[in-house]
Amino acid sequence: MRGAPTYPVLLQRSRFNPILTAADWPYPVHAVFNPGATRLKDGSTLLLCRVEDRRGLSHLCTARSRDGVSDWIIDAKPTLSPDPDRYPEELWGIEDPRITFVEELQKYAVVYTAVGRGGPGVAMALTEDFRTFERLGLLLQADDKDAALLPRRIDGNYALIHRPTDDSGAHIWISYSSDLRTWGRRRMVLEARQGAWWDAKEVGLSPPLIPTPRGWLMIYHGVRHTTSGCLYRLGLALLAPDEPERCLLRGEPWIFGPETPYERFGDAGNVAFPCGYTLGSDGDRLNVYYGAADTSIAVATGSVSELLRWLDQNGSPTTAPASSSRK
Ligand code: BMA
Repeated sequence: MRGAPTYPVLLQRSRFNPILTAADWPYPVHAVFNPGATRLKDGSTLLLCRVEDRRGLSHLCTARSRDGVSDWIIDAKPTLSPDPDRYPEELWGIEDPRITFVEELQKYAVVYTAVGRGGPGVAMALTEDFRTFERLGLLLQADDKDAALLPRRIDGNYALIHRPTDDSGAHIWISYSSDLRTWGRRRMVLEARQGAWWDAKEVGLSPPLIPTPRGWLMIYHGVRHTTSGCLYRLGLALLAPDEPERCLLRGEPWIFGPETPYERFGDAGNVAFPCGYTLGSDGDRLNVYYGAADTSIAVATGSVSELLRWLDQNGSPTTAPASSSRK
């Protein structure tokens, strides 16, 4: 008997999922989710996890593993805690870190959401070892989040993908800076669709952009508001290599969404929310680390070249909306 045809599985869940939960933590925590990720020089994987305590506030904590799936060594105490005395924008916690290794600086840039009285804003800290951090403070005022730095300058400037929310909605933008501190020349990269689409109303960057020979591969999340809450799913787009505000292709169907019990149920059910990826030594194997239902951490694996092939078959060029730039 032949089964019904199904959509291709582009990101394969690990059979060990969820790979990290609050029960793995060496100190009392409520939930661990939405980790940034990077592959260290020795080939091991570092996750910078969002950890929520029983006040409801989040800090960041590293977990390291040789194979990126098991035997995690977790810092004995928070790695980066909110510092509201010096950074009032961190009053209610720091969340959802995205890690980029910046060749030019020989440092990792950790871009995270700082939650203060004004709402969520975008903040950055630089580090060489994930033990000491140099905070740069707030880069973009609230309401802004889902941000990551590109690993190289574009036309002489650093570039930051981010997701401001205002009267026009919640779309993905890019801003530029010569010094990492002052950001401007804002351009829209990807607009939320409308109506019944899976990515209507809100879109945001998920992990940092993935450099490929054809451009920047973007895994983004789309949020669909339903009568029983929000559904967070992932889609793909390809941005021009030297002009990342130009979207070359955008996929139509989503490629990954909450299906398993650990993604369906939790503090915020129906959420699959990646903030980090690592590449295998072949430069093609892609490990996407995601928060499941705002409760635990999971990983799914795919192939960059296969994702690009899928985009060729399932994507279409987009045209920039008329109101797509702002100083
Ligand atoms: C988003 C972010 C994420 C969270 C998700 C689902 O807006 O705040 O941190 O995982 O909502 O609750």
